[in-house]
Amino acid sequence: MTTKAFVTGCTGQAGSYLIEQLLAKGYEVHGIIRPASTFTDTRLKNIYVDPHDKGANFFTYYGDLMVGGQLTDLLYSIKPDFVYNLGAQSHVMRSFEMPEYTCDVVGLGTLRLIEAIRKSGIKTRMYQSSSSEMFGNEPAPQSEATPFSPRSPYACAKVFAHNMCCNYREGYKLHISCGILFNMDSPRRLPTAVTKKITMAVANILNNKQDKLFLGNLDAKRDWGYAPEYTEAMQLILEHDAPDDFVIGTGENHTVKEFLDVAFGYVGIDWHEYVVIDKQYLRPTEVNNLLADARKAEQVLGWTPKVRFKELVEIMVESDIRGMKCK
Ligand code: G4F
Repeated sequence: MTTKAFVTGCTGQAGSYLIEQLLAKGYEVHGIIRPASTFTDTRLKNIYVDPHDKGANFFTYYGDLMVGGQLTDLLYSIKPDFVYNLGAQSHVMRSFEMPEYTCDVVGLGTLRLIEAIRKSGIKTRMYQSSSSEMFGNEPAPQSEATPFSPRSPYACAKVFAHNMCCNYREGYKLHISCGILFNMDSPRRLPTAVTKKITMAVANILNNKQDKLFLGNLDAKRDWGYAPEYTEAMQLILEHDAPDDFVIGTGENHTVKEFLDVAFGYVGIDWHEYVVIDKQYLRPTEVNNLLADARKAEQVLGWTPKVRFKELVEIMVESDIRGMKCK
């Protein structure tokens, strides 16, 4: 019997890596894509298969976490062994601008999905993408035992979603596990994340296409890791027989300034000549210091990150420079 996975958020950075890895393992993968008037599936272009092809193993459907009934129908007809909930409005700053929408997709969207699992009566395991943002300014390092103290509408919605997952796990005995993921990055990162914004700027500056980089708070510390390793962790979390929660991160953190040092230093230029602080990127409430204590994931799942901070930054800068050369 073929193992089937159902993925929300399949057009995103994590979704695209996860689907590649699942297909490589011989899974049949089903994913929902939000309807839009422009194409949003560029990260999937390497794995797209025509559903008419013999042996097609990747199927997409227009769908949305805002529409519960359709989720129930899809899950009932597909009957996946594994459900990965990666769909979100995941931009923290944007969540201050669009709090209702963010809470609807991130918070209620997760509730719709777990209700769809419950109502459809299928036997499946679900992975929930929880976020280190849920810890807010709780002292570092943060582990599974750290209390949640959200400081953005996005983080509030993630806490709601996380708590609903725990409640359904306990109350309805659904097999739901949550990965509390710290920042994950790669060349496929959204250009609005500070990391990708910086590495793209380096490539643009080298090519005389940009002369200023407008940023907000440079002192915030984040635990940045390599996205394909985090999607592997997601699979280990779901393969673990007992549903549980796991912190996933590198255990090393750096400021945005240090990210600038490595990214600009890689090509021998000084970021101070280009970076301008723009108040529009300062958040009403900021999370200052995120650092993962991922010892449980190492001990229980055998997961450890291999790509460290400097290498990650260099992978991203190198990719953006190469991308510019292709244009
Ligand atoms: O790159 P960021 O926008 O990522 P943030 O807020 O840490 O959230 C990311 O990681 C979370 C996991 O911990 C995910 F749940 C979430 O979905 C997302 O993927 O900002 C990182 C830091 C912040 O402190 C921000 O204030 O960079 C600071 N920053 C400074 N200038 C900026 C900018 N962030 C952005 N996006 N753009 C700037 O110009």
